[in-house]
Amino acid sequence: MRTEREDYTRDGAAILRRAVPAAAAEALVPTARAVIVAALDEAADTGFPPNLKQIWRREPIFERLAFASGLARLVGDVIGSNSLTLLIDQLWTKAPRSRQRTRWHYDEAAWPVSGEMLPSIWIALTPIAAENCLRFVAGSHRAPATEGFTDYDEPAQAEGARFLAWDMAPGDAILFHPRAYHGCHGNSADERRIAYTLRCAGDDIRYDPARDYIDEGLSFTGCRAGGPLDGPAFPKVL
Ligand SMILES: O=C(O)CCC(=O)C(=O)O
Repeated sequence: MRTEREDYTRDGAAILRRAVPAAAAEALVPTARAVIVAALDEAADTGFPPNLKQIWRREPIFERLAFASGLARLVGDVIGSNSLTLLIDQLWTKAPRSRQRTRWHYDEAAWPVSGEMLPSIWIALTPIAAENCLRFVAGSHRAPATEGFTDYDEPAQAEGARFLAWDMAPGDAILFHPRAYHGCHGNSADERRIAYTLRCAGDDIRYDPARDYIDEGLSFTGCRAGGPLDGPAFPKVL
């Protein structure tokens, strides 16, 4: 635990081996696949990318992972928070041999909040080789927020950056800071890559409606400026 806490504090991202038992992670895959297939069908109809958020609200096996698996306690311990509120979850998938990259970004830009304790935990549901893993720029969480996102695939930006990525087994997870830059290549594997992210707000997070943010469809109705995220949209997981 001490190592994970040190890694998270220093680098803004830490690998948590077996955060979820492998069998429990693998048990999520059939439901994840069904959700993905349905979303891809729907996306083909509408012309929009698939919406793979708020899975826990419709799939009990994901709800149990968020609320009753010990994962929230683990996240709270690493970041040093006594409470955690679930902000949003998200399934991520890349088709076999996909060249679709995930552009470099950090997540805080999507939320009107202040505070540091809003980590995401990205959980491998399938085996993921380091070359297909979410990559991080070590220490980027300590840099001031930027206007627009830096593209670390540009050689000039990559110079001097230390990149982090890991070979992951199902159930391994990466815990990362809301300002940690992350991105991903495509998927060179012959199998579909599936990962699941939970994003949780800890003790120091406050609603800050004055902040500019990228709207990803979350409703902050009922939250009080300067107060914690609470209300039915934001259930407690710890
Ligand atoms: O899995 C991916 O490709 C992207 C994941 C991501 O950006 C996130 O969980 O914040």
